[in-house]
Amino acid sequence: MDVTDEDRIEQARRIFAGPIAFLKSAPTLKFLPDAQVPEVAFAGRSNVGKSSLINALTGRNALARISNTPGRTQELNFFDVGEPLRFRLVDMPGYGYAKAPKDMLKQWRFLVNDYLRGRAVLKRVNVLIDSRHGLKPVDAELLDMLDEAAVSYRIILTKADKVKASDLAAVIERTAQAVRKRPAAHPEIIATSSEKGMGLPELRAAVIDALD
Ligand SMILES: Nc1nc2c(ncn2[C@@H]2O[C@H](COP(=O)(O)OP(=O)(O)O)[C@@H](O)[C@H]2O)c(=O)[nH]1
Ligand SMILES: [Mg+2]
Repeated sequence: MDVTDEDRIEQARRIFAGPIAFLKSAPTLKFLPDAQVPEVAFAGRSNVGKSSLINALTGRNALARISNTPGRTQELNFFDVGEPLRFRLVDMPGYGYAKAPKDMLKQWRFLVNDYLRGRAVLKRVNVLIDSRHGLKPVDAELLDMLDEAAVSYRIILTKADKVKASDLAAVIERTAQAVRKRPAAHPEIIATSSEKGMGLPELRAAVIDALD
């Protein structure tokens, strides 16, 4: 039987409207939860809109903390989806915070690298990029780590409500071009706005598709 886009989107909507709960924060690998179910992670520089997007996808206001003091947390945050448990969402620590001490960058690098390399249940990383800025040199290190660890990833543009439609089309095109030769990158980019709800049904469906 054919599964239409509408069916996929409706099924995903239902899953994200169901039970979702914060499980734990892992500041180092020994605090990771057991690898019981597939994981889909969200990564990006500080302030790109990761927490807002996780909240918007799940329709919950305060699931992932929305912080106005970026660069403080160097933890992986795990959220359980479904009862019984179906999969986990993972909020990865941000990067690119100008005032961050050197130690923090080092810690970020170790934690992210270890997680990406050692996690067989990690199915997809959604790499968030601000629609106003597009890909920046600071994002390259993460993309390199993902390509080297052979972890499938997809670029998700955030804060699409902040740019004109013509500029959004241009940044989508530019970003797609920039990742075309990267081996682990998904070729299609999703533009989202947590504020206006744009792209959220498609991203929910993409998260569910990534599970199998
Ligand atoms: N206009 C607009 N602002 C957003 C959107 N998503 C996040 N923001 C704002 O961007 C800032 C950083 O968001 P946050 O989710 O904490 O980013 P994080 O550091 O990546 O988790 C906050 O002030 C949010 O209100 C969006 O879709 N549209
Ligand atoms: Mg956050």
